[in-house]
Amino acid sequence: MFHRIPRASAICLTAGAFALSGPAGAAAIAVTVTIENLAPVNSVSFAPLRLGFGNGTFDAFNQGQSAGAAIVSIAEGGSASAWFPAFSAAEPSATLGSVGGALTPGSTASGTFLVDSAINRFFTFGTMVIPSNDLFLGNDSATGFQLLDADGNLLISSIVQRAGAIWDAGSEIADPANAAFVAGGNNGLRTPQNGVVGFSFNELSAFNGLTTAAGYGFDLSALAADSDIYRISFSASPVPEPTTLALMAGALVPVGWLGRRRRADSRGTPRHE
Ligand SMILES: [Ca+2]
Ligand SMILES: [Ca+2]
Repeated sequence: MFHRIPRASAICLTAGAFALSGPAGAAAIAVTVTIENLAPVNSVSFAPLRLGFGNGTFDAFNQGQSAGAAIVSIAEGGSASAWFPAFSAAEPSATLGSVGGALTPGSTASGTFLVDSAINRFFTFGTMVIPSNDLFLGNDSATGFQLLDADGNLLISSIVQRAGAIWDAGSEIADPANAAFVAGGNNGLRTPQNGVVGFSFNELSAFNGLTTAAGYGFDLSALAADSDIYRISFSASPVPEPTTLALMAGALVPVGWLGRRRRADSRGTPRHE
């Protein structure tokens, strides 16, 4: 289920550099995003990571305010069906995507995205915490994570989230019968909570001892507010200019070059929380 991009995708990625390169100053960067579920065994899992590389304009939610449709589509369903369109409307040039499927404790997944560091230096993310009705991880500040500088240098090597960083969207009352990732639950049903977005994972207690959709019994006993639960790691490689590509013999050469650069660039950068 979790895999690195297949070779065919890697070739398309390289070819995509032609589209991004062009205007003077544009810097196409291949950013690989790796997610890890660090939570205690049999505790929280996560829906796919929804992410965007943008200019720092799109702000999906605010602490203390009622959750809008964009963040609700992550918090209640994990799908981001309203989050992606809202992001695109605010920032038509942003690079948007997803990583992984249902990420159970100990699991990892990754994906690679082409980012123009001349305009899209900020990283925005959201993922539903499961099982739940409306819990999620995400950045409140649209400019909280500047990932790249104008030259495409990576400024953040990883983002680590603790259980205390789980948001309750305040939009749906906790009820296993209406929850995602609970065996027998119907996530399409909901009872409005009419609250506001705030840090809280208290609603997880409603699911303790229940069987999850992945088949494990949900166990909260080892999860504390200071437990690391999720890590997003980054590596970046500059994409060759079109003229450079034209001099290379065959599409597979730059793919291999990208792989080596990615490994080389992933060393020695500081941890960021
Ligand atoms: Ca905000
Ligand atoms: Ca809630």
